[in-house]
Amino acid sequence: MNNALLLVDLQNDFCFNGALAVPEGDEVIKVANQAIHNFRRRNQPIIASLDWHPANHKSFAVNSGTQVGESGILNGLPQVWWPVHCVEKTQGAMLHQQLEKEYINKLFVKGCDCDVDSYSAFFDNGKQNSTGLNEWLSGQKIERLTILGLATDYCVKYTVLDGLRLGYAVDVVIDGCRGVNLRPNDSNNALLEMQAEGARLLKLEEI
Ligand code: VGL
Ligand code: ZN
Repeated sequence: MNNALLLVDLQNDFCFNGALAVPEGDEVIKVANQAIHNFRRRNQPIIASLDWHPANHKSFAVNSGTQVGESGILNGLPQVWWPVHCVEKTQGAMLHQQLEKEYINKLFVKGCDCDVDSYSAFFDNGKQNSTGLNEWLSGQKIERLTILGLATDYCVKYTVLDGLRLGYAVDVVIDGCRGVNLRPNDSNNALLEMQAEGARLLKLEEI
């Protein structure tokens, strides 16, 4: 079965000292590099998503007159407000320095429309626009996705759930994921939800 590795948002702003630093976010980089080597050895594609916002993005609390961490509605959709992060072309939006990015075959950006957030690497949160990821995977005849990255409870979760709904078999590399955990159990609950929808939860050594 054709299998692609999908690295979700391994960007500086989600790592140590970043604008939206995920606790232990840096820990996943070495897991990602090991997974990259496994997929290279098998000649399977390695792809990555980038959270890529314009500076006036409305998911940023400062642009919506809200407080960071508050939740509400943006354009009819549930929204959590975030600090300014992953502004297109800035250092915070770059892939982590230790990530072996030269082996990434294809990048997909998301969150480029200032009016709608985009957690999933496939579609924006309103499911109105595609990032092109599904089309690209179909073109490559990919049937299984192996997914890791940041953050477990947002972009990893929504990417995994969309992948399953689109008909891919999905493996989540749990030691390659870390979450924001605005509420203490968000990441664990997210993993259980992914599993309930059909994802396999695996450790790096099992992929
Ligand atoms: C993410 C919050 C806001 C993520 C992106 O990559 O999980 N979370 N933007
Ligand atoms: Zn974002």
